[in-house]
Amino acid sequence: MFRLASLLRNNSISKGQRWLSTRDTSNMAKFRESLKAAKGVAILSGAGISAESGIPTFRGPEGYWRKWPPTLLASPRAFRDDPSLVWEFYHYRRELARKAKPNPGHKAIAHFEARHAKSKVVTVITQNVDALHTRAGTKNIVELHGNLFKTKCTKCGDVAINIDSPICEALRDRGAPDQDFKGSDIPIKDLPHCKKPDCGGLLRPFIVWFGEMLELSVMERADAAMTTCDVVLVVGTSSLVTPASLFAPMASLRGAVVAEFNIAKTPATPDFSYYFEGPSGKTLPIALA
Ligand code: BJW
Ligand code: ZN
Repeated sequence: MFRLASLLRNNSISKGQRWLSTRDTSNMAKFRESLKAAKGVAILSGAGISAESGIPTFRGPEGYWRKWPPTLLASPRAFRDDPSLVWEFYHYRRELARKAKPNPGHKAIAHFEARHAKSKVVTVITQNVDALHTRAGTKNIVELHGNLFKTKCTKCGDVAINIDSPICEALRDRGAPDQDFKGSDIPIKDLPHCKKPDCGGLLRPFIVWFGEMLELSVMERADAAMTTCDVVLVVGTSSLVTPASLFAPMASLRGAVVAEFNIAKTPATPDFSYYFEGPSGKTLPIALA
């Protein structure tokens, strides 16, 4: 308890701002008791956890790329209509994620998993595609919506890791996010293509777009963690996109302790046991210390 008190003191007034109110402080102590007793811990993360690493979230004006909301470009239809534009968008996102660094929120989760490797099953279920949890050291991870550094062949279905920068010559120095920037109209033949012998199909980002099903094996792993854990942390997600938005409310219904970490309340907040307001890079290190 003394360690928590000192952590709270050090973190509650940082750069002149309080991260936890007095009520939050007492809730945090209770939440940490549940966490201590838990055998299974699931951590569901969304774009908000990477905001402090400089990666924009999806909803809201800062999420726009050129004149489009990212959710419009993240669709099979957009890729069919304009693969060059969609590849420019993902090239930009790959380069941004590559330069970004895991922040104290990602690191607190990775340290927690490592510290409790023998006593708890900790599963990180992320909607993010930026690979920052893995780069922070998280081992047991379920990537619900794919990964920016993987591609899928539209012809043979091959999924491959691809960390090339740029992913192809035609995308070098492309993808500028400025409003007034025109698309580069890169011919399809110059976009990334499959290197499998006898294939050569057009590659797409290995990302789950709107209207696409999540992979069955991924859903099974997420389901296993969510239905067996005692405690859930819901971090930096607007809880608007299904099926991920259903996981934590369902865990809460079966009796798991669920705590939300967000800078703003979400439609799911009333379903949960705790709400800790503030940037997750500040609140998670307190919760998981
Ligand atoms: C902080 C913070 C800080 C900020 N600290 N917090 C009608 C037509 C077609 C489909 C549907 C439809 N109606 C429903 C659907 C289903 C659809 C869906 O849910 N749509 C909703 C929008 C209504 N879902 C799907 O299509 C999924 N597939 C599916 O359900 O298959 C079956 C099916 C098929 C067809 C019809 C119906 C069912 C697939 C979903 C794939 C999601 N893909 C994306 C883009 C790809 C990734 C990419 O390119 O990067 O994934 S969308 C986008 O949203 C991205 C995210 O992973 C996902 C969730 O967003 P997230 O992470 O919550 O981010 P934000 O920006 O929304 O919120 C950030 C939060 O952080 C906020 O709360 C901030 O306050 C907070 N925050 N800074 C803590 N420092
Ligand atoms: Zn192929």
